Amino acid sequence: MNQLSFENTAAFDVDAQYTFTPECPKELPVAGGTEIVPALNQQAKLARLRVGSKDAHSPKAVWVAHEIQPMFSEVKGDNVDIAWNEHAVPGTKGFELIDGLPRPAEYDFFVWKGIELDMHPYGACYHDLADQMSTGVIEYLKLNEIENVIVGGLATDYCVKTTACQLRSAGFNVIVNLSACRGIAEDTIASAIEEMKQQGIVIVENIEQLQN
Ligand code: VGL
Repeated sequence: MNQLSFENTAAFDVDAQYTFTPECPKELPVAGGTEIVPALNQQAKLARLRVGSKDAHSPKAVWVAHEIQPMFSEVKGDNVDIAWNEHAVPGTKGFELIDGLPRPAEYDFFVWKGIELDMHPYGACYHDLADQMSTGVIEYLKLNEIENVIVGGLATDYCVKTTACQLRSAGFNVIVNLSACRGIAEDTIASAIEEMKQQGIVIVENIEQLQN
């Protein structure tokens, strides 16, 4: 990767929110979720632009798990697939970005996603599951002549993977920085890494690997 020129590089912080950390045990806790902050800040230092995303979900969304509709049950709808615990509700701790990150307004571009009651997107580039309703971030990066995007955040196996694949499909060189990510489960992390590699996404353990 030593041919990478960082000039046209953006850093992408995907859903680095407390909801995906052990601080919110009833939401979607990811082991080590709070530990990614230094690595996200480090990758941002290499980049000309820093963009980010946040889940912003209603407790009344159709995919919210409850007794009749438990977690991991299938949910029918064009833009929902499975039930998840209530998470990332504006006004709660889980909605907030992890301490040590910029506030949303301090990013060059910021996406709030999953606001609609009947949509639960994973990737930060589209509001729907069919990649039709752009959040604008791809257009923003292209307008700013970004060629490379270094991605980190939560969780590796869902929103990070989907965001990275969407960026790759849009034509960017995509690097996923594992030290800036944590994932939900070992098997889904391993298959996500495989899937990303097959798409031509570069996976690095840490940012030093890019600087050699
Ligand atoms: C996520 C599962 C459900 C994520 C969001 O941000 O990776 N995972 N909702």
